[in-house]
Amino acid sequence: MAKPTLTYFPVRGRVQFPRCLLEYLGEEYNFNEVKAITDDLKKQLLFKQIPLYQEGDFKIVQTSAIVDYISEKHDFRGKTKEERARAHQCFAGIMEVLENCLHYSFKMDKQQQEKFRNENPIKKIFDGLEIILSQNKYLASGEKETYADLMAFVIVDYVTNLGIMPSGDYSKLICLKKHYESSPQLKKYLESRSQSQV
Ligand SMILES: N[C@@H](CCC(=O)N[C@@H](CS)C(=O)NCC(=O)O)C(=O)O
Repeated sequence: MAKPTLTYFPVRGRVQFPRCLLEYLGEEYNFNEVKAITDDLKKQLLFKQIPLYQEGDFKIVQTSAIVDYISEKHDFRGKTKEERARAHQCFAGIMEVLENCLHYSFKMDKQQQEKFRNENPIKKIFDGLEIILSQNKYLASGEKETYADLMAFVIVDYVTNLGIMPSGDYSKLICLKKHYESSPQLKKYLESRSQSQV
């Protein structure tokens, strides 16, 4: 099977989700770092947007579809249809937080950022994730971890890095973050990844 290639800008942004997944699952891949979406690249993009995932002739865009595909390939989506639905529910919430983070970093001036930090729309999603983890070991509530747990790590790490962690008791989410950041599968990637805040 062809080694996959991920194409994205030299920042963490959206690509950190499929990248962490590939790293954690030990699947080798190429990272095609681009500075801009050129006309040539655009021709390969269904919605003219990156990240792009390629595996031979197979190409997909949309971060959530890429994460879904990689998780499916590695049987990391949950055992039952209920677990898969719960994992998807958490991941959809996590993607909402990602949109908040990107908006905060790229679209807001200082005043808007301050308002964002005060109102912190991330809180409602993190509160929900924390509640699940205080009642279950894993976010999909099954016996094994799924991509939802790993994706939760990525978003908690990102939010922390941006300095916009909401106030509250997130001891379970902090514990999950510590667990993944010390995992041998992610260690090399976390040390070598873009040091950019975004
Ligand atoms: N929902 C898409 C959004 C992708 C997206 O907006 N990508 C940005 C880079 S982070 C992009 O390609 N922007 C160029 C454009 O929209 O013209 C995803 O999650 O992959």
